[in-house]
Amino acid sequence: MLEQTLTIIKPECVENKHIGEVISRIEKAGYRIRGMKMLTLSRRDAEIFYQVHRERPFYGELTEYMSSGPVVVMVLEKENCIADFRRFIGATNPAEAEQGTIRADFGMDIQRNCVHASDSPENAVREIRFFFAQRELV
Ligand code: FUP
Repeated sequence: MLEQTLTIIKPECVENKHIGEVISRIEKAGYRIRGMKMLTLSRRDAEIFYQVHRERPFYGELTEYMSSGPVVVMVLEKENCIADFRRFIGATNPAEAEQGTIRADFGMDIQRNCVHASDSPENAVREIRFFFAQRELV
């Protein structure tokens, strides 16, 4: 099924000038970019975006980190996009991510793991709406 997912190139990845390489890998792997922009999340934005993790011990640090600098957000489209893209980027902890994945190659640690990816169709819809108006999607 043709699906869309939301991905975020996280602050450390932008800071380390890996935007181009990450996007290039994504495009070469067959994902079509349907929306893209660069922005800095406010702390409140990050708290709302990650509200599913609000009870987790790392919520404070995670939302502080995600609002610490610019990010690039994209809507990607492909058959089975949501599950495929999560496999493509690798495990949450870059140290455990399969060789050759984006997180293994560019992630620093479990928090600064280069990219976010939606984990379900419901969350993909919510996350895409969080960042993009209809007119910003092509
Ligand atoms: P993922 O879906 O792979 O991004 O991973 P999770 O939903 O488990 O975690 C969401 C985000 O929380 C991760 F991107 C990184 C962060 N996190 C931490 O900062 N510390 C942890 O111990 C686990 C996750």
